[in-house]
Amino acid sequence: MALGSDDLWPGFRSGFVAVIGRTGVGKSTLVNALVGAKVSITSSRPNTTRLPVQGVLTRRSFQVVFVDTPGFHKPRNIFGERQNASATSSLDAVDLVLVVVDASKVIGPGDRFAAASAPRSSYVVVNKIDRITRRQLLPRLAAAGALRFEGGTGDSGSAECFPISSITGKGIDELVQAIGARLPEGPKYYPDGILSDSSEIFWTAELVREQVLSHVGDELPHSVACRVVEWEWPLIRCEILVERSSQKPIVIGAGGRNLKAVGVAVRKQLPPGAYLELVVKVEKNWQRREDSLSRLGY
Ligand SMILES: Nc1nc2c(ncn2[C@@H]2O[C@H](COP(=O)(O)OP(=O)(O)OP(=O)(O)O)[C@@H](O)[C@H]2O)c(=O)[nH]1
Ligand SMILES: [Mg+2]
Repeated sequence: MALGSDDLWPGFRSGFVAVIGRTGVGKSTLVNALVGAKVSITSSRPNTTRLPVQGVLTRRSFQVVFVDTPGFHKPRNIFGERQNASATSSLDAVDLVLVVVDASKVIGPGDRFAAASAPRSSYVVVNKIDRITRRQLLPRLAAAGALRFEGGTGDSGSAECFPISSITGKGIDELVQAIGARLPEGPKYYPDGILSDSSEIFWTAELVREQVLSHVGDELPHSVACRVVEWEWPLIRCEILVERSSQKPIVIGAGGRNLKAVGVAVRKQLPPGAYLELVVKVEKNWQRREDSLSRLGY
């Protein structure tokens, strides 16, 4: 008997998998690699992911909903505290947790904090193995395997470790198989073809922020926020907020160079015909103001 598109494979498994870890270890790059599509923005700047984003991987016999989370870090203001809290609360009611660490860095307090927030049954994902030699990998795996989990003792073998590279794809298939095997029987949470829970409006603002982060250098990643204020297809107006007027020219660049490059790079990722208007505005100290954070959806 042929299965119709609405029929579930017998014994279909599904579940939610939280992806947590220190900022910059490559959680969002990993989720994109697992899903096989770009569902979360990435950058080399700290605290790129600010709100949990769901990325969906659907196979014939299972569906995984990955929950990409803001990276754990030492908070500098209420916004930082909110991001850490939202990562922690993403751990509620998930079926599995992936604790991601960076193979090219030594295990630090942020990694220990992430592991300590996660259940013992979590997987440890040692990412960025393309950055190290085979000889360096063994001690890194041992250090990752010794992380102490909630209620755990830190004995060796306390959590299963997966060495991977989210950039080259090495180890991703093995990780997907292992995740699939751990899921309980369950429904399809998202229909076929849906890859993420992001709205078009949120996603477009994220694409703009990603490009701003890549064009402004290290000066102000934390100070930038983006929001779409008008969506009258094909016109999309997106505001780029900074915290101080001195930051405006940095975003705009000499002769508008940065803003232009941001617009070109974002438009390439939008449906054809989009007319994207970018406006840089000052919203004083938005990271420290509850009203601004709420308006921005943070
Ligand atoms: N070489 C290498 N670089 C990687 C790999 N995975 C991620 N990166 C890079 O690491 C940087 C951070 O990646 P993200 O995916 O944004 O990291 P994140 O953990 O989501 O960061 P936050 O959202 O700030 O918590 C980016 O420059 C990525 O290109 C990898 O496997 N190998
Ligand atoms: Mg991220």
